[in-house]
Amino acid sequence: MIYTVTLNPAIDMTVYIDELKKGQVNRSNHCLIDAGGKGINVSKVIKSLGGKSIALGFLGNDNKDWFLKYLKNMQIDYDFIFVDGLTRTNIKIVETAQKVYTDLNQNGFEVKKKDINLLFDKIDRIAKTDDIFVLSGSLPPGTDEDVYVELIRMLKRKGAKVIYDADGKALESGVLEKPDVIKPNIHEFKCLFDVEENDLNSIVSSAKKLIENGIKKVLISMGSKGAVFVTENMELFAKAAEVKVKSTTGAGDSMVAAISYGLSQNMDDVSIFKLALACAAAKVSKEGVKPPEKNEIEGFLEKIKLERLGELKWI
Ligand code: TA6
Repeated sequence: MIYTVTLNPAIDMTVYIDELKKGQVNRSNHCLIDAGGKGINVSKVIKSLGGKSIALGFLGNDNKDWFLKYLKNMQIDYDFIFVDGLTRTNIKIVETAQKVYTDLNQNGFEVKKKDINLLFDKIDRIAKTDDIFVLSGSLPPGTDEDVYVELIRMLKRKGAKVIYDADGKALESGVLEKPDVIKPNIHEFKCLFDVEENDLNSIVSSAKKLIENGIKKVLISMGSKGAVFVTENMELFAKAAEVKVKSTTGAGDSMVAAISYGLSQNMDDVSIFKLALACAAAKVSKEGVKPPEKNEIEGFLEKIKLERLGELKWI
């Protein structure tokens, strides 16, 4: 089974406006509201791919009904720990004239020690060998990166596979616990290694150091510049697919969904990477944080061209 763990979900409000005029009253002509947060977005795209997952994590008690109704409508199973307070609302401002995407992410509800213990007990009870756990997103107040470190340790002890998508200190301390897969974007990767964005060789050689230290797959997303996938077996690069971007929010989560779904289907590295790029392209062609449909993903799949680095040939 695939489990997505979102410690800090969000209600994502995507506001479309021609141009944001600071310090003035702006009237948006279009707004979308979606249940979000990284793990939740992963579960949404796994559903689109025809897979199944269970969404775990914390959820604010005071506005849970709307959120749970949204997941029920999408037939996404969940098993949250409900905490005091509201689940945060994150604002995504899309300025259509200049194609500028601005995120305003809130901190989120305060999580108490008792809530963290409840979550650990639940995961300790359900996690089994070969389950796939996706740990992704920011940490709410009351938690620190040790929560992710402890979770990765517990899941590895139970023989589960861990896909880890975090940033900053949480990423730095989490990679030392050897999660099976990490999916940093290039900015997050640069917190780990001093690399230049256009220097593929240094990005690949740095990623290979993580592989030598026990991580099995490293996918580094670089937005419109494409992505790099380094595994125990190969190093791949791909340009991003040509796509009319409607919203970049959730593109990385879509790649994580492809990786977790691909692992659950025992897909090979080339197929997983192609699927990840197709999911990201299909996602950014959608408004708000809406997941792409399977046929939209398949539409991009045939357009994805990979290069096996060091062999200078497209596959
Ligand atoms: O990646 C998109 C997204 O998951 C949005 O749903 C938005 O809520 C945000 O990222 C949350 O990210 P954060 O790092 O704040 O947990």
